[in-house]
Amino acid sequence: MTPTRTLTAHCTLSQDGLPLLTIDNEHARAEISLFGAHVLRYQRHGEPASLWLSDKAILDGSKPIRGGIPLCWPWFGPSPARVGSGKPAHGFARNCLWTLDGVSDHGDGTLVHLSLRDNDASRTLWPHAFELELDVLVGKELSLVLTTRNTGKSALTYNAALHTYLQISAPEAVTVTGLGEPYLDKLTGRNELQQGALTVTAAMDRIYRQPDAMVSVQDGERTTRVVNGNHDSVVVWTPWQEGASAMADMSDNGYRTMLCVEAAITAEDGITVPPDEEHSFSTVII
Ligand code: TA6
Repeated sequence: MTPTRTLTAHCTLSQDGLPLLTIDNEHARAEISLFGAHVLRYQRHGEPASLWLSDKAILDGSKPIRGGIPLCWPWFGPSPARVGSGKPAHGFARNCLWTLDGVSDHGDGTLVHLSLRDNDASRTLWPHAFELELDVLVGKELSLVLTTRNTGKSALTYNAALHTYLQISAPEAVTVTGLGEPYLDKLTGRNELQQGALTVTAAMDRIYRQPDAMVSVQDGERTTRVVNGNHDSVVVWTPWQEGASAMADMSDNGYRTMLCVEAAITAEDGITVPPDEEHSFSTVII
């Protein structure tokens, strides 16, 4: 028998494999893994799931989890020149066991506070002292705030993404607005301009440089709003069939029910945080 601890009236912590918080309050049900401070699931009562989680996701801590909201930090994509090549894609925060600092129930939902500090392993990848905090509010909206605090003596520079995998009914049912016009097409390396609403008909890996604060994903009758703050870009990604087939942790047809819409900090010079200062950015799924 695996022990499950009751933390609050609406939150339990189970230890069956990875430590997992299950939140079930008057608004919604959610699961958050302490591995990666990774929101795996979020579903308002009486509604379809908002987040997509791969049916082949690996949940033993041996690799990042496919689906939910991975935290990419302190870099996005391949490690940049300032960090040195060959380090884990999307940084190391999603590969670490985080500390649960607190959980509390409120009228507007259940608030979870998680943190990660530098340690010997992190300093071999990235030589900075830091405290990274994730605040998650599970209510009638799902809200995430990621705060980077510089606890060292020299400035640190970071990139990041709240790499949200949205659940969709089918790609052909989806249109996305609020992305702004200029984007980098990472598949071709070209800068392009978005014309009208985005439709999803092929593999896509784009960095939208001037997004609105709110991105709307229309999926048939359903609208999901992704409201971001203090980011510099929104990433839209789907691997499509070929990409899905190439991934061991995604079913071949998994691409048909997911679309990543990510609040991100992708500017090449990142965000520089001086000693004793902090920087936060956020996403809210409505
Ligand atoms: O956010 C899009 C992206 O950077 C893509 O380039 C794609 O590779 C994806 O993230 C997934 O990355 P992962 O390392 O989780 O397989």
